[in-house]
Amino acid sequence: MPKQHLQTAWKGRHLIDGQWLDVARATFEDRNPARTDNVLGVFPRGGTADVDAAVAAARRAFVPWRRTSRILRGELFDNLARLIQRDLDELARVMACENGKLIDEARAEIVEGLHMVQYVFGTARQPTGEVVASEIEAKDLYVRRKPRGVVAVITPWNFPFAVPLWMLAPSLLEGNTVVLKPSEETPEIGERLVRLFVEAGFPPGVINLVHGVGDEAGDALARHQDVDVVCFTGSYSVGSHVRRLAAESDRKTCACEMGSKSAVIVCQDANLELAVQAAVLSAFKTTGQRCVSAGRVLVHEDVFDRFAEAFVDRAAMLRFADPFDPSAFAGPLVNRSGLDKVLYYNDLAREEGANVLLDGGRIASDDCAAGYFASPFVYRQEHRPGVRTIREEVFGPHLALIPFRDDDHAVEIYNDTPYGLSMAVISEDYRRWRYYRDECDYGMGYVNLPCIGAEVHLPFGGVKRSGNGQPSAAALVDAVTHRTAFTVNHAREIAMAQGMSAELK
Ligand code: UN1
Repeated sequence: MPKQHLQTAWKGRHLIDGQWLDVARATFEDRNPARTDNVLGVFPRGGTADVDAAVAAARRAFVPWRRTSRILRGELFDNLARLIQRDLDELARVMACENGKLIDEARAEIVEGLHMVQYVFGTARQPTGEVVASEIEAKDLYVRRKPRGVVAVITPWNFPFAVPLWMLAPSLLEGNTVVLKPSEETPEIGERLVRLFVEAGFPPGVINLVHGVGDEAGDALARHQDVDVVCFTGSYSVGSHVRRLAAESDRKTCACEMGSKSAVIVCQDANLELAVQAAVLSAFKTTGQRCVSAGRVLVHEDVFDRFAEAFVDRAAMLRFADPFDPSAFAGPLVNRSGLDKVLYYNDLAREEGANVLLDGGRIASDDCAAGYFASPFVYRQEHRPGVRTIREEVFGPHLALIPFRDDDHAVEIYNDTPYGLSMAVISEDYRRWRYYRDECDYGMGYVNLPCIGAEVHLPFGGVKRSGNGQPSAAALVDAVTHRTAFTVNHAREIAMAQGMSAELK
């Protein structure tokens, strides 16, 4: 085992009202997906009582936090940014061990989280509302954002540092208080992040942490009657369950990022070298475990054979290996069920008549046998009704190449999934990519790039089953605040808008 792997015995704790709590009635194990016999730590399995205590602490902390100057709230994020920079290497190492992400990608993710913190610090002194004119000269109209209250943040294992920060940072800057439940696959990096918030000076109760599994701590948070907003990122099936639980209370809003079947579209005028690189990165970077990873590459029939040959040659050379191996392109899948899902869809593709161009599957070589490693599975499949493998999310190195006749046909294929998250078009023709920009269903669109790699100052979210129209990262402000209208009369008498009489008669 490469020496950079941590031999550790983490003992996780909840953070409630500024107290680190050891009171675990039940626990779960945190394992290294590259070395499944390596138990990294043991974490408390939070339940309703822990969630109740955390939400109550967040509620008590809300009013004092909301009343704290926005600028002072922002300055705590400056402290946090410096702490993240101080610990960058260690945080990346924890993430690589826990999640299986390559060490350089883990670093990039910590940097992405850092960018969110820096962004929030930078916006603290920006205007937060509008002053607009009234029909009545003596009236001033203000549009002001107010925090919603207690925000529940339920986050995934695939981006266990950046995604929590996409939600925590805007929520807290706006004056909300939060309860975080990190994924049970990556609890340590979640806890490290919360420790840095405490060290940065965020007051007790403003940020709370409850470890646990989805259908216990996660459900309890999503249905809690005193939570005002639920922010969730994960699969569609869990996300739609979370939305139903949240809907049991009248006051709760929900910001959900869910699955995808994102795609790269290679047009007949594409630069094929660029197309191959963009498609490989989209499909296999992070072992296909980004929510924006491409499960499909749509290729114009005139260039299909040339593209497919170059793509398969390149994909066959990729090394899926230990996260600390400098020659690795990507690491293992996160857990046994992630691996089983990929193998299931590889078999299903065959049953559905796929023409297999690169036969991938579990990697059983010495170094990889101890982890959940799989190599790319690439096939040609025609767009036909009822083919599940070209419509369902796999979340691993499993890719369909789908031929198309013309731009209308490509748009039809692209939109024929229940999802709409990310889309990249590879074309040298500005008229053509504009058509895709306008006709495809997505939240993030790219031209001559992979369909991965969004930056934090953009909205991040999708349509259809990919999201409920409340994007996160910079745009989360819309989900965690409400816009209020506030009108002040500077005259000594009352005059009404729309010409309505104010006379009492
Ligand atoms: C995710 O796919 O789960 O756009 C998050 C990207 C990254 C974040 C991805 N900035 O690829």
